[in-house]
Amino acid sequence: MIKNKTAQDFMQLEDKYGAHNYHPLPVVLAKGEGVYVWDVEGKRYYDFLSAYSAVNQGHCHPRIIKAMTDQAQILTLTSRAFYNNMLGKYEQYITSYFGYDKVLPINTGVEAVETALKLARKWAYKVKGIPENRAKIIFASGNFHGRTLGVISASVDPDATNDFGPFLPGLEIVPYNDVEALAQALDDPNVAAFIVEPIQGEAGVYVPDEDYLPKAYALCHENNALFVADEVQTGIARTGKLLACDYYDFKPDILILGKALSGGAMPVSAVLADDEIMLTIKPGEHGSTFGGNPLACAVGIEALQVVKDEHLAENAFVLGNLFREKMNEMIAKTDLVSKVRGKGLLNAILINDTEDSDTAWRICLQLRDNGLLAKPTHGNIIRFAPPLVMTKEQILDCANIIEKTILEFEK
Ligand code: IF1
Repeated sequence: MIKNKTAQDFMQLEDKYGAHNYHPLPVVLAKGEGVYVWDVEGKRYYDFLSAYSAVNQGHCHPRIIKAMTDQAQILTLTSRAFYNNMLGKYEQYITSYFGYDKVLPINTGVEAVETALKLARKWAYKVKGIPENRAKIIFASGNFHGRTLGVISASVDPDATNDFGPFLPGLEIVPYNDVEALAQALDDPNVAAFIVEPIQGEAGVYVPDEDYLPKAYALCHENNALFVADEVQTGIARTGKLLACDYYDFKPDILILGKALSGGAMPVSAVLADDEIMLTIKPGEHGSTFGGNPLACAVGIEALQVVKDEHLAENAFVLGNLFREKMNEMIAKTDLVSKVRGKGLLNAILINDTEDSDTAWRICLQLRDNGLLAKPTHGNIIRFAPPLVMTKEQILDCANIIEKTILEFEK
């Protein structure tokens, strides 16, 4: 008889045959539905990571999976060497959804970031008139934009950069949430763009001051530089609005989306901009084999339509306020947690311990045992980002699990 594999077996397989570029929480998942995932032994958990906000619409959303499987049986990939009957439809849909003239469809988040950076440089030379090879792009310290050589060149995280040099020139890093520093950096005619996450995810769900983003946008425009928003993680209803930038009354010059653009079904990302910017890239100057494939287009339309039909932004807004209220009630009862911060359903709690401690990790192990999966970002911060299809009853249940775990936790 062939013995069924255990969780231990699956973890050993990954360890033996996979590169060691991750350190997962020890739980082996085999199934997902809505706000829940199940491990190989059939134990059910609330998913409080949502694949880093890719499954905002919930695991295996039936409408998204249907759109995907329907399209998969007809046409999946043509490359961009030919037209296809899904791409234009998707492009029309997503541009009117977000209010831009054009979209450039691509696959992963980091590819969309790279696309945006190339686009900003192209615009800088073609429209702004910066001398050849002199364009500068400003980044914020603490950023996370992905893993390519280009974007890690702007990282200040040694894990992301150590032994991966040499790095891309033409980048400048300013402190996040510092308008003055940005103003100084922008005081240079060769700046093409400022790229920023409206809330820094990897930095620990770091929410900037209320006036930071609108002032940064205004400064960019005073200096004829583009404001580029990386909403790969914050976008698509996560923070309680369709975009995190929708909390303010400006529209980014370039908008970068990924993750939940497919509801987690496949990698789908996008760069949106108006004609003056987007049309600076000409045929043959950028692209990707899979970008804009018919399968992604079918999935993307349905994933975005679900966000609207199920009022996920509104739900994230309301449940996020409730969740932070519950977390604050918990914080009043313990010294272990010092703070909760976030917007909508992108939140984090700060643990009273040092950044290099393993306290957050050990709390996450306890949360797992109590039926809730979350991941530390740094040794003393735990991110809470459940699917947005939560109900009020479920989020209260989750807040109880977190409170019980924290109050019972022995350092
Ligand atoms: C991993 C973090 C989240 C992103 C923003 C671009 C990308 C990401 C704002 C690139 C990706 C992920 C990737 C994931 C860990 C993760 C993450 F903890 F590192 F910061 F979500 F919070 N811009 N974020 O957050 O998108 O190319 O990965 O599709 O395992 O590296 P991608």
